[in-house]
Amino acid sequence: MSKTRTSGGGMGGGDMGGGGMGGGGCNAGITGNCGLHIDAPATPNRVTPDVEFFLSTFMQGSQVINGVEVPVWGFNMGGGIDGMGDGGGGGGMGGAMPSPPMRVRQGQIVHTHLNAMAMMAPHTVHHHGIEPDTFNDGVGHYSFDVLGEYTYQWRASQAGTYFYHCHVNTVLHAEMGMYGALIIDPPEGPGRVYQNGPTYDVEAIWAVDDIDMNWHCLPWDAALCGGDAGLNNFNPELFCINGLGEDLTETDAAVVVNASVGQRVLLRYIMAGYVPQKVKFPAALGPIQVVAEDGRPLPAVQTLPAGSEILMTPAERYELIFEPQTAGSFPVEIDFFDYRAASGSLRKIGAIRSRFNIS
Ligand SMILES: [Cu+2]
Repeated sequence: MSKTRTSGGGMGGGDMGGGGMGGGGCNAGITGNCGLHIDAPATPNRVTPDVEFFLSTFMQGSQVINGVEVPVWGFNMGGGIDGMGDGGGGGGMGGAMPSPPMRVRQGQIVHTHLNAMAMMAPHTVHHHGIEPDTFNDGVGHYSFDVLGEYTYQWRASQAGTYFYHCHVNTVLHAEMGMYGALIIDPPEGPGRVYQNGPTYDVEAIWAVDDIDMNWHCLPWDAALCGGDAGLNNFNPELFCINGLGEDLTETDAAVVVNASVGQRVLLRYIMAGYVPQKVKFPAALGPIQVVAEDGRPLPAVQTLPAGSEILMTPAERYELIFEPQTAGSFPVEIDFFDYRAASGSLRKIGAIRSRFNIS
């Protein structure tokens, strides 16, 4: 594998920093790329894919979350057949977090085309929980960071709930919003969680995140060249589900679950935050069937009593099935805790709610 190690200005040479191009005046240009391996090679052993996604990076987005304007970065998803990925959202400028979902079917060969040109800052796409070869894993430490274009080739080998995210200065880029849901349906298609597995009638996908505004005006390479950018100090004051703040999560159809008595409801929960989350499900929803975790079926479905709480840690995914027998509007409360508290002494720092409306 050819690897190009650059330091200092790197490809694209020159200082694109300075901010001032919108997005809350945040500086997102190249100021250094210590330790990165910047490259944009051809995809080895490239074959014709079954499905393709065209992602382009943006670094000057802005999103109002619960009344607060938050600078965000992410991936826009576009069409296009030239591999450039039109961006769909204005190439490099605006966009929303989280990034658009990818959905494929087990057995498919997938091409994820990345166009990382915005602000001349390198990024990658890591399909978390997927196991491609090193070249296509999107982990720069083991392969390369993309400035330009690269096509990730991977196979969807196991149905389940995953997510994708950038793996450059990961803790910062993921915090900024460079992630999206990745769902692999079984060969039968949507309606089953995995091959020959449990069925569902209604599906909800929640990516639950926490935001520390102090991180959101950092440059893309904060602390990559050393120094202390405060990335060991995370104090979120905003919380969101699918990018929506608490002013919307109990009413917006992108989050609220609407189902009828007797239907089987699948909740795909993606823990997209950094501090522990405890999810409190109301007893009225009935027993909770845990059918899969982290993109893998459990050996046997585990049933938790009605009213159970589940403690989530970063990057976990849970597939939960409910069969509510009672009509009504039931709140689901997610509490957030300081990550520094000693085990067993969780200190609550915030909360967000959504609802299951059962008719
Ligand atoms: Cu990135």
